[in-house]
Amino acid sequence: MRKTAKQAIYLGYFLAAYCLLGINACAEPNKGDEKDSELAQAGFPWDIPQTKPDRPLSAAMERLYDNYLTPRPEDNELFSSFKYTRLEGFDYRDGNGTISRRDPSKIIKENGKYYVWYTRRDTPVPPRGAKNSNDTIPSTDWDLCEIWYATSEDGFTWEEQGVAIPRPPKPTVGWRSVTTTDILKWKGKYYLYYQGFMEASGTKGDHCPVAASYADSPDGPWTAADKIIIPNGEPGTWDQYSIHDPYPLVYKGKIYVYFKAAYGDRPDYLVGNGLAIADDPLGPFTKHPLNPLFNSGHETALFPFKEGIASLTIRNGNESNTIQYASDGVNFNIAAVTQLMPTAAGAYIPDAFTSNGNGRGITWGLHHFTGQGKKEQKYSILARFDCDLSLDVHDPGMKNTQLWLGSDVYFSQGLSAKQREERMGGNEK
Ligand code: AAL
Repeated sequence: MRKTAKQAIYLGYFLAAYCLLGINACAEPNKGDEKDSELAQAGFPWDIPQTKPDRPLSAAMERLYDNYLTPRPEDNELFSSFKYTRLEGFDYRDGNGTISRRDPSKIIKENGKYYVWYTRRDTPVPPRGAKNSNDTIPSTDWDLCEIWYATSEDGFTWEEQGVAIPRPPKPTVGWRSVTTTDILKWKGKYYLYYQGFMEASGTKGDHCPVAASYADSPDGPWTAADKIIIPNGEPGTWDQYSIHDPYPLVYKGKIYVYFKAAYGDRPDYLVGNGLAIADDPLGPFTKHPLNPLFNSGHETALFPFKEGIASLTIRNGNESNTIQYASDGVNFNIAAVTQLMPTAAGAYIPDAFTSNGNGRGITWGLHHFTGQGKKEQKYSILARFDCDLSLDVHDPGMKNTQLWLGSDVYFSQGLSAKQREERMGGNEK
């Protein structure tokens, strides 16, 4: 048979098939299309479905059901607003800037008392920058510091007990400053992890590794492990210079130390949090291959929640002001968006070390306010925050998505003179 005749026959078959299908599509609309059009005409229900409805959804409504525990934040166990209280018991020398307390640890309860550890600076003058610093003049608020601790019967009034970790002699890690500590209780012993500076912060950047000390009692005495516990990363890697905010939890039977590192140096930097895991509190620690685990979050503040880990992701980064959750303790997603979060939070986490796969959450802790005092007398203070991120509490007063902030709060964030000049009538870009 000639080629052209064959082609004509095949073309005829194709055209016939095409028309049959086409007619079918015209005659009997696809059931799916019909349903979509009916639903779309029906409009989204007034009584918001508590579970994802079977209907076409916009990206935002897909996210509402995929990302968040409940459609309304007021019902979301991982949403909370925050309330703040001044603490009693800490003296700040009338705010002259020579004493500062900041970066509190998690809180533990032992011997019927709450315990907290924190960075304490006690210097003859307030910080003067790296160029003007020396053996007694601090470069930053966390330079020339020791780690002290305090106890409390009620979480509101605290009694400063004294130094836990003094600065060790040169060249031991942390000889310049020991700061930003957190506590682990493991097999009846206590471990403090902290940043160990070997130069004034700001000399090259905020550069330090993590060191640790251990004790048989939360009241010490503490013995330094006298080695770097979590080393900086390889040259050129994200954590090559800074391993900050070491934050130990016990999860899946191992010691999970979350930490912060900063890509680049202040002020043009971004922060991210990573994870190092060990079977023994003094290591060796293995950094997680997926590090960095967070794309935002200046200080680390995490807690066991259900079978996973939740995080207060507070400052810096596209996902600041969020509460995040990872059912595996590694892959975090945004679980809630909130505001006025507690900076450098150290929560009271009764199950921080139980590793029972049933984390109950948190309701209070300590945190810090930096930049207190007059221009040349800057220091930080500890304060208390309260929230409802607990599976065992339902406090509607902590589920406020529309905080009323007085106009003075907004006016306190005013235009700079330069901005006002640029925006004066007719000058705006
Ligand atoms: C804090 C923490 C670390 C930094 C500095 C003191 O918020 O991130 O401890 O080094 O700032």
